[in-house]
Amino acid sequence: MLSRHEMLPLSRAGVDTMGCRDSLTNCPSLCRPHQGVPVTSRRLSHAEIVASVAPDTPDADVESVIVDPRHASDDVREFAKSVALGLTDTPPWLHCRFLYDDRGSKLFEEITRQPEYYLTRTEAAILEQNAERICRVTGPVTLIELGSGNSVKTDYLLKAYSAGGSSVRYVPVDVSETILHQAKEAIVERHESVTVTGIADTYERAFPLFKEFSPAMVLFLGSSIGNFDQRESHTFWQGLSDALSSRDYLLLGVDLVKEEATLNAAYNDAAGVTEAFTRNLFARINRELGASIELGQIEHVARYHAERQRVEIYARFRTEQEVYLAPLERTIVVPAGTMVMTEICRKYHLKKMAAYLRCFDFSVEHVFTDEREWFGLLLLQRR
Ligand code: AVJ
Repeated sequence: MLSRHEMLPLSRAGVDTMGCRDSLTNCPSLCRPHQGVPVTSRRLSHAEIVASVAPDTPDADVESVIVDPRHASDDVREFAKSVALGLTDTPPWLHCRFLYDDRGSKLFEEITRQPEYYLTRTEAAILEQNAERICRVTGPVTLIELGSGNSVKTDYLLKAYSAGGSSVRYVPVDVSETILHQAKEAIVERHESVTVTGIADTYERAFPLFKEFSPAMVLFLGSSIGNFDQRESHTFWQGLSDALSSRDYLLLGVDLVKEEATLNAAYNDAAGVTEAFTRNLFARINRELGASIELGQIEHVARYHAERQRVEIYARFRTEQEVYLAPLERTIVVPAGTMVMTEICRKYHLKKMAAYLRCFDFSVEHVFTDEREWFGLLLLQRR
């Protein structure tokens, strides 16, 4: 049987590449990645995932697991296709999701420690002060976190929800599997009664599982929502609204509109970590797609545009670069001076955001903020 600190690759419904069709509880040890099966080669059905996460599962040994439904080769092709599409588009862009490979996730963590990057520490302080109150409002819930990263801020919530030894299920969803494993290790060590079920995938692909976790509270922190443009945001909220059950909760962190100088500094730290973060996207294209972009020729450009209420981040090509994409056997020429958009980071007004979310059947239960009103934490309930 599976022990508490085990990691197990699961997957979405359908394809079964290993011919291992037994339910998780009957699954032989060949399914365990550390016993020789690569994490991405084993797919379990939806029912198996449910069996592993349902609170009343007969096998009480099945506890902390990492779910990875992806196929490594699909991922690389998907990445190459997205890069080709973005670089040939007018104006050119790259999808910000690809910023978060293992190295990118590490660099982002380093960004959060920079003095200019106030977002993470401001949000953490709000969470620290209000975690118990949030817990009293929602009562016991499964905590599902989108884009969990290293889950450090979540610690305040885990502490509040597991107070007095209450058992809590924590479901982090993140595209970086490495970071999920690290977070899981740290959490199971710190919190006896917390069970971790990590899902290494995109948010949308994890949505269909959420009904199984109800009553739940989805955590979407760090103003990650700011990365979506209007269309993506609309699709995301509709999808999440559909995925949740009535009376489930949502805890949303949003960065608020403020003085331009403060915003510009946050995305242009003096130590150059944000620049390294932007550059890593091109290093990743080199590493994974076989390109040889000269990284020294990539300049990080980030500025707040008040009229659009967002920081826009670009990679400016100082010289022309030929970008060879091995999976597609294709070369894309990027002229000198090209500005490739890599991220938008939208900033919000609390009242407008609350009104927007009401359109997706979320009601605002509480709004928490800091003294300077730099960051907002909204506690919402699915109606
Ligand atoms: C992780 C999306 C919230 O927008 O502030 C930080 C990403 N990019 N510095 C943000 C980021 C450059 C960050 N989010």
